[in-house]
Amino acid sequence: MSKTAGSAARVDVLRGNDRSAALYEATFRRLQARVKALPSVWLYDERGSRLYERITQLPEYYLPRREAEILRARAEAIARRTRARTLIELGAGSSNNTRLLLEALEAAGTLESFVPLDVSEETLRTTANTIASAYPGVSVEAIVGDFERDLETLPGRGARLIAFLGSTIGNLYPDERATFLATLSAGLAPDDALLLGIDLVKDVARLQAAYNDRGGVTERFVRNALTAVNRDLHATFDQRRFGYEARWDPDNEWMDIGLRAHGTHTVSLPRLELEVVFEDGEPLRIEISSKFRREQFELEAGRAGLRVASWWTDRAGDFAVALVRPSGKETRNE
Ligand code: AVJ
Repeated sequence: MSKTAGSAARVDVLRGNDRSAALYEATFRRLQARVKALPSVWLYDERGSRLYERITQLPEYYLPRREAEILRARAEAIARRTRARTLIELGAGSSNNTRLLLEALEAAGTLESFVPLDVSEETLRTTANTIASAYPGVSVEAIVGDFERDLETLPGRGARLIAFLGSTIGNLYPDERATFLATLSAGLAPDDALLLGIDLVKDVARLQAAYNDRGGVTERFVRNALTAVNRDLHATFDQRRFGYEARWDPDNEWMDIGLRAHGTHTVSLPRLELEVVFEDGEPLRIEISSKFRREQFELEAGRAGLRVASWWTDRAGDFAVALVRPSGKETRNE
């Protein structure tokens, strides 16, 4: 299905029904796992995407500013080295930091098209139209889709640069991350490249603060997943029976973000024909946010048939941007 928006941007909606069926099925499965969880996609409806934009402005939430610092310093080198004609962005959201790449690629004179992909259709339409009017020379072809399911069919003429910013890769579980990298890798031509934003392991107090802001914006963002499930699945999650909790898990090196039941109670999800019993104090995970170390990431990339061509950090060493290539295929001088 293809719809043309008012401006120059095109927006394609990929397999909308399949996507909700898969989400409902994953919801059904994860609510019955040993550690109960909801797929984090529930966070990114229209309201959730807006709340996430507010998170990116919080003083405690250092990630986007660190990433911007790196991109400002390196975007020109990235443009020179990739000579990308197509910039694809997975989980684009508002594409804020991506503008630094668009700027540099346009200045280098190679960029023809920008392909933002996101699950949130409204956010994506706004982003696509904003970018299309800011860069009249670039054709914007947005895709409403899921970055875990729609990787095989990524469009665009080479050389392509596929950006996955904001450390969104940290929301995937290790096995999902391995599949994600392998699937991307399999679809890359020798002159394509990936650009990944990667949050790094650091002082625990700063990590905890980033997900426990004083204004409670992150809590509202996380609770919105329950609101979304109640709306779409006619579920009976009661916000008052859950408390917000985001804590560092030192064994897995991820932030474990979610809710904890206050009092034993049952939640119904009639559309899934499911009743879920929560014990007092039982956690309901909404998302994980993994933090990385360079060596470990390079190892994982290697297993997926990728090599880290460059690894740049901000001055404080909080965050990294990695330029990643298909391995074993030599490219121009780097
Ligand atoms: C969108 C994945 C980058 O994990 O830091 C922010 C989501 N959750 N605050 C992250 C999020 C709570 C965010 N990413």
